[in-house]
Amino acid sequence: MVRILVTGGAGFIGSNFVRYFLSRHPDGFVVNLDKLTYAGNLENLADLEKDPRHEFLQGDICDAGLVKGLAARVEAIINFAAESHVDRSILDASSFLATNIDGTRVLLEASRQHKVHRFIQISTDEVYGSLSAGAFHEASPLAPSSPYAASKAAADLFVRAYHHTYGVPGIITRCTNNYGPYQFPEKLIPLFISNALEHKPLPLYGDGLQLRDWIHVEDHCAAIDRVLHGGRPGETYNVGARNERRNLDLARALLKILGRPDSLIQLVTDRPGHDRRYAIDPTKIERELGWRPRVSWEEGMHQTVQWYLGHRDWLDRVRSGAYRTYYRAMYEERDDTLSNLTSASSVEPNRERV
Ligand code: NAD
Ligand code: TDX
Repeated sequence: MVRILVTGGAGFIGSNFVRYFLSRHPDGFVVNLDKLTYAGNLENLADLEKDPRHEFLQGDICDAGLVKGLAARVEAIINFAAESHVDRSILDASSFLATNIDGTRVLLEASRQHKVHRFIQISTDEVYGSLSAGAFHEASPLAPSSPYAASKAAADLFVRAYHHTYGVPGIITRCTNNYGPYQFPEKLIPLFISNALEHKPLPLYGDGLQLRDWIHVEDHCAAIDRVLHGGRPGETYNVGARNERRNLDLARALLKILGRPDSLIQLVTDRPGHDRRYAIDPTKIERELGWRPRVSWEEGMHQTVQWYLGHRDWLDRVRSGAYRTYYRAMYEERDDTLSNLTSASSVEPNRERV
């Protein structure tokens, strides 16, 4: 599969994937369809601007006419396009329903009509919900908690239904939390790096003891490439690095790399409905497709911090305009600070109001 349509390829994972795919497949060709919402950024693709194997189009995956025309030109579609931030979905879920659910349906319909050879849906571990012990596998029931997760679960069900009903060769990948270059600074790691660089507080939700399984974006891209070339239609593949970290420990590790004090960590009111722990079992993709994560946590974190340090201009531009309004509403205008961690020796956060 060399001619592919990537949607959402100006976002964090999509732009990393386009770069990964073209570097691994010299005869590859990518049509990149992206609406350029607040999260889409052509700067993420600047190094590919002159590559004749990459064609960028600004447009909406909900635009059926546009999508049908593009599907006719490719062998496979990989759908990264989404509203991807849980906190925004809690403020207003409408765009999540339009893009994540109906946009996926429009892409599936075009895949059906043009008999596209593969349709890869980039999904998330969040569709399974939270669990206190063990790990979810591909057959675990879907139990999404946030409006974002519910919209992604609905999209997964459409992929399943289009495979079952029309034989669309859909495959779902469900990945854990990604980190790495070009991530928009509304997500935990880039938000904390950019705040720490400016000596601003790091707003940690609740007690900060939630667990996430972190994977470097390049490992996720490698997994998607394996699935594109070797995955079985109708199947789902969990993608994770078995790398669980507590948010508090992650914040401390970042501050250590950046040489900033733990006192920058500030506990704030929890995210409503906050999932305590995500964990998935990636054995299936490891066994069937021989995929393994390659980037260690320590190396990945150092590389990522270095990338943000080397891209201060990118960060400044991304954080201007609408981002400032979002940040103010989300963090600065909330009178909910619980406490400050004063030293690295604090064992656990203290929840007394300051
Ligand atoms: P992102 O928010 O950085 O990028 C999303 C991209 O989609 C942006 O470029 C945006 O402009 C584009 N887009 C949004 N609505 C669109 C529309 N209607 N039509 C066309 N383009 C549109 O997101 P990300 O973190 O790169 O996530 C990519 C995908 O991976 C998403 O589907 C997300 O659910 C999934 N995922 C993300 C993570 C993670 O940790 N970030 C983990 C698992 C799965
Ligand atoms: O300011 C913050 N403070 C904080 O404590 C932010 C933004 C987050 N958090 C916590 C919430 C989570 O426990 O950090 C953890 C990670 O938060 P996010 O970066 O918002 O990611 P999460 O909600 O886990 O969802 C991510 O992983 C699954 C992606 O955003 C999703 O797109 C993906 O599907």
